[in-house]
Amino acid sequence: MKPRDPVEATFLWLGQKARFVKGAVAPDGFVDDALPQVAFAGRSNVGKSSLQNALLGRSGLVRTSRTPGRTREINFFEVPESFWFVDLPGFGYARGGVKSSEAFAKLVGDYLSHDRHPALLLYVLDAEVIDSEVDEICLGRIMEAGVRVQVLLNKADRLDQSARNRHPRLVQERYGLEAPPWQISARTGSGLGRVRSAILELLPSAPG
Ligand SMILES: Nc1nc2c(ncn2[C@@H]2O[C@H](COP(=O)(O)OP(=O)(O)O)[C@@H](O)[C@H]2O)c(=O)[nH]1
Ligand SMILES: [Mg+2]
Repeated sequence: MKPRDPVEATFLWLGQKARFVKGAVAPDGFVDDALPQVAFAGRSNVGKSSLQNALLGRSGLVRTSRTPGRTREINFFEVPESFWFVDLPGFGYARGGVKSSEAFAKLVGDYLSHDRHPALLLYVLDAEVIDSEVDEICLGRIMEAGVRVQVLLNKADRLDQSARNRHPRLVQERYGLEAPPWQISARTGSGLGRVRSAILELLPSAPG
């Protein structure tokens, strides 16, 4: 067996206990306990679900889909006694048209501003798409809500070395971020150690 670093080992161990708990369609369905919530946001198809599975080493925990706009609810996955993963619907591409998009945006807005707003929001971008008005609007709203955000450039495995060197800075400038985004690949696992460490730091009894 391949030797693993302690943070990865912790996540794979925690991941075995992870489970889907509920989907919320309105604020009264939001989870409201003491565990920190890590929310995943971004347009459909950027790899939010794949990332959650990869972090926890659970290929089928969060359903991935090739059809944009399938997720219609805010889905809560519990890692017992540790944290929640909160899978936000991708705003902008709702299948039900404009009305439905607005309903999603409102639901997400309600989630970001409610009492137990996420301890950390991971905003996932496709590393190949460095200029998106939808992302600009969504990131703007999230930052306005005062939530702690880390932007991730997923699918880095699709870039050549030159693009990998250039894109983080371009994305930082395009969306006015304080720091460059972290480049990752849910597919190969590259860059996930940093994301896992950031999540572990949210836990009251963080090891190390
Ligand atoms: N090449 C590559 N493809 C990925 C990566 N992460 C996700 N995908 C693919 O992107 C598609 C959408 O992934 P999904 O997790 O359902 O995206 P979501 O809609 O944001 O939850 C799927 O076909 C995934 O296999 C990655 O890091 N690299
Ligand atoms: Mg998804």
